[in-house]
Amino acid sequence: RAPRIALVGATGAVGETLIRLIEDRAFRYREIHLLASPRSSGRTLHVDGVAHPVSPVDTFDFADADLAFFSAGTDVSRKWAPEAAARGALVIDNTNAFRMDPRTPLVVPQVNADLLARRPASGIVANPNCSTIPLVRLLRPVEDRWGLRKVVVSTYQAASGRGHSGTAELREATRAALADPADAGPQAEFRPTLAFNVVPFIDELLDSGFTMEEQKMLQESRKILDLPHLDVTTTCVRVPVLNSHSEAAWVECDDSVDRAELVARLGALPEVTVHDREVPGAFPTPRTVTEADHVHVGRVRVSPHDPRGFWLWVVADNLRIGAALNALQIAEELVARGTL
Ligand code: 2RA
Repeated sequence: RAPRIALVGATGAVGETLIRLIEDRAFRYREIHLLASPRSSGRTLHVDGVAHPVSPVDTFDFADADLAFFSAGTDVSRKWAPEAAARGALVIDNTNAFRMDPRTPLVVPQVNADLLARRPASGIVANPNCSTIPLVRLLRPVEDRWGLRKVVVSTYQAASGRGHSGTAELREATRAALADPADAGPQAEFRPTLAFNVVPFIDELLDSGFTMEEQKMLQESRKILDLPHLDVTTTCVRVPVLNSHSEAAWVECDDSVDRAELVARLGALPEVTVHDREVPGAFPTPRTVTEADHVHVGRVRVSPHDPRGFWLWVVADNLRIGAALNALQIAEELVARGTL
């Protein structure tokens, strides 16, 4: 029987994207319950043409759901996801709350879907961070063929990583700066202002000097790829782009890499588009990619000095690939494997 779904965070950017994907991919459900924090509930949203009220999460009985998606922030997940799992729902959590919990699998279906063959001990499957997902999808075949030694990444992350309030603030700050270059505009989400700026700071600062976003990319890549000693080091940067994160990745391998083989292997991955098949040196950008459900790769450069190292330029829709689509593909796998 098709599952009964609870969707916590239905009014947020990821929640709304998930609703569109449920419709577009014809994900089957018996009931759908739209939930949000008390502050964001009270609205009505449509799913498959049917109007549903958005109810407060704290009044919902999760015994009425077989599958619960959470994307309402880490605090909401910490408070309600274990309760949902205890009441019998299988949780797919899009926050940082349980990603490193050993009882919780951290899943990118194109990489480690085998972990979905049974219900996890915690009752929760964690969805990785938006910058980690496209990266590990590309690193898996590289590890298998050439062996990974080290990965150095700079990210160029869009305002939508902070949800609707992030994109609204970028628009407003841009308008303010166009009217008066000295006006920084609102700075609730991004400080200093993101308008006509780049900001090398995402999430909180850790004692190590790295940010939490940078630490997530290291720890999550190790867990998903099952390479606990992999060296992944990152500088995460917010850029004035509305949607889609980009990454410049320098990858060092054990063995020499043949560029043509690398392009062929990456291009053969499911839902990956390599942009230099016809035009070597071609590149994707957040504004120009057309297939939102693909990871886009370009600027593939093997080092002429040491062919064990190469560069990739990567663009992926952070709300879809990096969040809602990955979560829904986890759900599709759980259904296909009979775990749900
Ligand atoms: C960001 N990584 O881009 C976050 C969203 N998960 O801010």
